[in-house]
Amino acid sequence: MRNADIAGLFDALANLLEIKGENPFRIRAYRRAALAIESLGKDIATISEEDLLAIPGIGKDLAGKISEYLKSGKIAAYEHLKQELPEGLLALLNVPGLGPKTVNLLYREYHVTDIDQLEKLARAHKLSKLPGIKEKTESGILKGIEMIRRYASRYPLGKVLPMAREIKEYLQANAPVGRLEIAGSIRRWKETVRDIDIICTATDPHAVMKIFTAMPDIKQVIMKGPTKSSVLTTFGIQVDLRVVDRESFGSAIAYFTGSKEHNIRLRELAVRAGLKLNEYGIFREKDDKKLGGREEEDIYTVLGLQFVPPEMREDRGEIEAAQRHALPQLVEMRDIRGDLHVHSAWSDGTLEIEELARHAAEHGYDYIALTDHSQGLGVARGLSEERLRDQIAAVNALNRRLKGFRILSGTEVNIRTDGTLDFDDMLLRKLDIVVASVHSGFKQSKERLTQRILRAMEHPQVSIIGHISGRLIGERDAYELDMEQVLDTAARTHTALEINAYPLRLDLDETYLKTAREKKVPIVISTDFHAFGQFDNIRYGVAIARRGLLEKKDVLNTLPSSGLLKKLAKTSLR
Ligand code: DGT
Ligand code: CA
Ligand code: ZN
Repeated sequence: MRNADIAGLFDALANLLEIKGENPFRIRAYRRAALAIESLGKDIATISEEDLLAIPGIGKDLAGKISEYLKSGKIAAYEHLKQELPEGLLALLNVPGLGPKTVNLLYREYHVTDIDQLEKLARAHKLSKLPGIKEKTESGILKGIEMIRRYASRYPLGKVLPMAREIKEYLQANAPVGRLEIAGSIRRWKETVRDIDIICTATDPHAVMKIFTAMPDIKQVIMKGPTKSSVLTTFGIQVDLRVVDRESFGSAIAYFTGSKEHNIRLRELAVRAGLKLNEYGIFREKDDKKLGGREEEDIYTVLGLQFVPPEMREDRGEIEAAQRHALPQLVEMRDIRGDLHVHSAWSDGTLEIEELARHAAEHGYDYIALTDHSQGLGVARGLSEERLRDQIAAVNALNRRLKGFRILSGTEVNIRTDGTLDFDDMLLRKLDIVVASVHSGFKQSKERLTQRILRAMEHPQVSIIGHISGRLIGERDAYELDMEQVLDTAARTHTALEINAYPLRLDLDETYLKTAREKKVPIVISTDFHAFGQFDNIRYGVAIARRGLLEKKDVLNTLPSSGLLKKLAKTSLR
């Protein structure tokens, strides 16, 4: 689907217009259209011009731009705007905490066109001399620059995986490839990745490489050879394609999936057993006899190991466990029975409750918890207490009609800055599930934020803490928390912690899962669903759980709804 591309272009257009200081109405029109297109629910290329015009926020002009893009892959207005402004200006927008309005101001006042200039001015406290820029904004900008440098040349998995899949599908459809697999850190579901590694087999490698290096959206061909080619995409990420022999596909996939640390351990084991392991296969040292390599499993079998799933290959003890044939039975996609963090059009989601239920049932789920935002979150159209009461009634009525599927009533209630909740206790008691989350006041001290979350966990009605650290990978760092205390309190109060599977959150992050497991903290995996198709994001959360070695029994939404609700009923446990 090209929806995301078009929405992204409209947003970029709006940014450029805003940097130029153009008409706010036009800017807002582009942003509104971007949102509408993103949450359309069907492929925009399949929609007639007439139906396009029926979408709220899309008039003749924008519909024309959409057709233009679908036909030519470009929007001329955008290309023009880009040429009018210095190139570095756009990169400034990537600095967290720096919006187009401020970029415009800085350009006009100081002629800032790149990040180095920006940093110098911020360090010299020149930014906060300008009207509308506070000292806090200035220090925020410096932090943002620091984060950009830290992530330099690494990208969030959530951005890269869809691109990798698109390339995979493109090659499978257009190039004469045999087996083909994405390898590297993407296959291990690492939360950030440096490049895209793809391995394939082919009888005519030259033909494959010709098509690969001529794919759309490529900025530069870095190298082109019959066994390895590398390109740089317009997004800026490098893609390596390797063509390997059919008999070596398994060992090549194992080698290029890594991690490097895992590979080194495997090679050590091989050497000790009088074997040789490389990307071509596994061989007997004394006479070079090939013992395996066509399938990835061969490598592990010949070494006497249990097969290690890619997510575990980080040399964090998996080799030893595989030697004892005692790897954990990691939680799987099919174990997940329902989603416990779902927004409807009653707050900032795009689907009505009934559509949500149908969509979830088609996804194979037995239940969802409806968790729209609470009254204090105005930007996300949080529900008033009265609206929440109406929603509970609507859910009850709907449940009477639904067969084999259940909607749990719930809320994603704000944890206020003092740790109290944004809804009355009496009302919370009427709900099946209460997800409590921090949505503001990220700049509080570590102590205050920790106390705030501890207080929410002590609340008898709070079942789950949502996206606990508030991070957005590559955009916003986690706020500071005393996680030791948080995990202890979660275990003691039987409050579940969410692994938020929204690709840029992945929060609770994997580094805490080992301790969480040891302390027996209940865990749920949820998507934070807002728009059609997002139930599929659950795979990211499952991957994080698997990287944290969680098993089915460690994840509460692997239970049927009745068992789940029993586990989440804190009051009965105390
Ligand atoms: P990345 O790209 O930084 O996100 O992480 P990876 O793991 O994809 O790293 P990459 O792309 O440099 O290499 C892909 C895999 O190839 C890596 O996981 C293991 C293997 N590999 C690369 N270089 C070496 C090496 O020097 N020794 C060994 N044993 N394996 C290597
Ligand atoms: Ca890689
Ligand atoms: Zn939230």
